[in-house]
Amino acid sequence: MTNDKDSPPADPGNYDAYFTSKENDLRWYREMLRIRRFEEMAARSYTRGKISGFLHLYIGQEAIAVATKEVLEPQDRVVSTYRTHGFAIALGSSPGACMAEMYGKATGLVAGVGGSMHFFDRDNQLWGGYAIIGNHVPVATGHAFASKYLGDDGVTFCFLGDGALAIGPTHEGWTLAGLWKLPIVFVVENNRYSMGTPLERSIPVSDVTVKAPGYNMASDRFRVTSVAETAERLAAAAKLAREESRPVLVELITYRFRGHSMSDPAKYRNRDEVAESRSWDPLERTYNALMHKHGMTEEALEELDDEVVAEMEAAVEFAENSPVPEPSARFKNILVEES
Ligand SMILES: Cc1ncc(C[n+]2csc(CCOP(=O)(O)OP(=O)(O)O)c2C)c(N)n1
Ligand SMILES: [Mg+2]
Repeated sequence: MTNDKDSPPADPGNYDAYFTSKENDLRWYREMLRIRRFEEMAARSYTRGKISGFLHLYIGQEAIAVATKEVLEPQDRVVSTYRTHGFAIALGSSPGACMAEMYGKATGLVAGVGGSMHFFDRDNQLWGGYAIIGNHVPVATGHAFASKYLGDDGVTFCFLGDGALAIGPTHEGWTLAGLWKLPIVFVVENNRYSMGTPLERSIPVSDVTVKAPGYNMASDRFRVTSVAETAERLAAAAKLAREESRPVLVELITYRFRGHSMSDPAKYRNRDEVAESRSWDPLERTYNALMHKHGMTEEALEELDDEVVAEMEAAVEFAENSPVPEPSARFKNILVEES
């Protein structure tokens, strides 16, 4: 695999390399927009006091989830973190069920008992969002072991934040994946911060992929600026994992435009940094490519936006009108040993 850590990033205004067919660009734009509008509405509901607990938005990172959907085979599995709404929407979960989950309603993705940080939708290949940093890495490694053991030809995609890199279970999961040559792609979504702590204050290297050889993993590293490139390179990683049964580490350089959670005003970063990162926003770049490369009008794109907003408003309405779970629901899916 190539590892272009030394190559300079592309010009954000250059739409030639990764914006090619109008059909694809439009489809991906719509999918990224669905995630963004869904989350903006979730944020509004949160500030209105309709959603309790924590709410971590994926705004800025949507292209990663959309690209993942693009490369998944039906037997593949996705394991993710607490910043997981984008994956659910991209993989095919109903926005109504996702919103209802955040509202703690019985119609939610996991019947209202999980909330924002514990999405799960097996039918759509989402084997869980996990709230405890890094602790899902051995879980994902177990999924990859299951695929190898069963011979189902599946690849597990395990997403983790840069904050998980200094956590013990990440090392344990990576070690077993390397030792047992498991078909798994570990994708580090490096958005520069874990809460307010920048990467340079949490690990001693800035290039995460230098860790890969120590676990016998192949690696790749690039900045996320389009769905097309992200999908192409994730597909290459998955091919290696599937065909050679070996783990691959992919570091994605990305950015979250909102604070860590709804209660974080993100004062640890300055305007220039945010503006620079915004120039790489795959959603914004795809919007520009649709206009400047594919000749779409502002009105047509506004119409599409209105459709997406209507879909997400319906999701909010569904959540608001859904019943709360029966009190007995809190005992469902809990294992009680017979004495
Ligand atoms: C083991 C553990 N320690 C601390 C926390 C509190 N915590 C929640 S999110 C977070 C930061 C994680 O940052 P990162 O992995 O970079 O993911 P991002 O939020 O940037 O997506 C921390 C420390 C936790 N959930 N689990
Ligand atoms: Mg982070």
